[in-house]
Amino acid sequence: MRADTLKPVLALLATVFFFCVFSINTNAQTAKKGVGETELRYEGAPSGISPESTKDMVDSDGPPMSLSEFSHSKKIFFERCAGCHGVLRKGATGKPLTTDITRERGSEYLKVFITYGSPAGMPNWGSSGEMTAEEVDLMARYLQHEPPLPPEWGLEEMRGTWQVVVKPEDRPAKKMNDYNIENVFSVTLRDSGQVALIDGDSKEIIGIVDTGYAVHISRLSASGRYVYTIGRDALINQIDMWMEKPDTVAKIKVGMEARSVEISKFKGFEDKFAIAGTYWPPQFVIMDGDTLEPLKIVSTRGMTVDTQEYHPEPRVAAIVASHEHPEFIVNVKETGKILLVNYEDINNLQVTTIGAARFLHDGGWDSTKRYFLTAANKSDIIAVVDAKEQRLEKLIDVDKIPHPGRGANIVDPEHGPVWVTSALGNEKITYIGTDPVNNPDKAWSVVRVLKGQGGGSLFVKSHPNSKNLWVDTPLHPDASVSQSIAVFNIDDPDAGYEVLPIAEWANVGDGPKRVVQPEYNKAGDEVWFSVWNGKEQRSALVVVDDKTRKLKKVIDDERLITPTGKFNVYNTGHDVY
Ligand code: DHE
Repeated sequence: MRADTLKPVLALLATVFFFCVFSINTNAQTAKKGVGETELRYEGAPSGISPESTKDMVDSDGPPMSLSEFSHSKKIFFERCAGCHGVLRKGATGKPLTTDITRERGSEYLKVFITYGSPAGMPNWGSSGEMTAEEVDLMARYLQHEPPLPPEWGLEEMRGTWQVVVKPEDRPAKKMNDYNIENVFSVTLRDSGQVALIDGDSKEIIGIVDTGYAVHISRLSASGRYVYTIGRDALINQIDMWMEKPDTVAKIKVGMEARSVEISKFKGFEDKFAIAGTYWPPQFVIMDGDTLEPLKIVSTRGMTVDTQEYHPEPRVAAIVASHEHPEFIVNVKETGKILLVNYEDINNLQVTTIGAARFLHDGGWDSTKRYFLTAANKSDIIAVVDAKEQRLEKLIDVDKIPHPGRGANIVDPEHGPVWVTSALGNEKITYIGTDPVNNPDKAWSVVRVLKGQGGGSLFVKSHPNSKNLWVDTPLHPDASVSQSIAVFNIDDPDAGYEVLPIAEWANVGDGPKRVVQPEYNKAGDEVWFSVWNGKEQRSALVVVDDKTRKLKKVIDDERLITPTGKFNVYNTGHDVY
């Protein structure tokens, strides 16, 4: 065979070889983690960063590409790939795609990979028809150029977006409405860029407030007066619940992509400061709690906890306000560090850095509110921080991608007080002992593991007045599981669980109807669930009587578009879960 005929054949063989090797590697990882598809469903959402804002990096070391080709690929990357591979392509859930790797692999290899995907969860973008052959070719070339850099977002940019809609002196001096504010729920309407404020007593919608894109969470001021929401696009809204019709009194965009906001709770500092963490740029900002004026921005770029190498994009995940010191506790995901940020004197800012484990995500307090338990999800670890002593208490091994939300605090009949998490990667519901005083041998150890309906779980919930532990499974591939909820009797955990067909009760017609995030009312005698459907489909909230486990009410209103998180004012402000 002539050399020029042999060349393409060899290239193809090399491609197939690389693909097989890579698949075997990732297969092994899938076998270890076993969650590729579920994770993709969870992390593969479009980035909040607008591709137009990024700086193009077409260079001579990558394959030829026009600027318009580059900009088209960039849009595809931010919409479909950044959530898993990271904005700078340093790798997160997905593999790193830095140019040292992609150039070595080359265009043919990358095209095969993008077309057919991998068993570890990389979608088959080409063969599924979601990308055309031209787009696959574009992406293969694009990945061999340096990643386009989104802009930084400093004080000037923040101040440029900061608006005090109603000045503190023009706000009501007392509550101007008859709502029982402590039992109001702030409900994320994910795809409409709004939250619904719902009266927990009457179940009526008080109002719909325009917010950032795909609000991620609502958090409450210590006084319970203000609701703070943060959009995926890093827009914060401060909503005054004392107004006749609660509405936004201040807003600010603190970056380009974000998930967390929190308000100071330590005695003497209630409502004084707000903090928000961003995915991009990797930083957090401390703001005035009354007006959202940005005061101090701190970068999270730095060294990883284990290999101690520089990470350029360590995203800020969960933030909680300490009850033990004037501090915010900040999870930095990719470096695996937990920062205790003291807000007493922000000019001489003191930050205690706790080395935990990589991929810190969400977490919550134990029932005494002294210990913060948080998932380093891709490390399969729960880290425990002693907020009083300001140090790491323990790293606890758990199984396959713990995902607690804020977790659930219950009293186990055999092991005493425990904090509970479920998991994305399997059906395990893990109890961790939290009482070092009366049960020291059980504290910070896994004391019980229950079997739930399956993996794809995101949130567990209970309440001090309840005997039930609720476990959702919205990302489970089987619709009968993702559309229902499992409930355990706390006093008899070995009896197994009852399944309630929440989506069926909602009666909203077709669609994925994922049942997500149980949330209690203030009294702890009702549990609310979101039936999260597609944007064009009907969604609903389902309220269940906690004692009888029977349907109490379906809140079905055309304004409830894609409800996900729900935050009861009292429970959220007081960390009751
Ligand atoms: Fe969340 C909490 C990040 C996908 C609903 N989510 C959090 C927190 C973080 C986070 C860091 C903790 C905030 C805190 O406590 O300060 N979530 C992310 C992601 O990075 C991820 C994986 C992908 C993404 O692109 O956003 C992601 N999250 C989702 C969803 O797909 C969910 C189910 C629907 C949605 O609205 O986007 C979702 N996340 C939630 C909810 C909470 C949350 C409801 C708060 C739970 C609570 O009870 O506190």
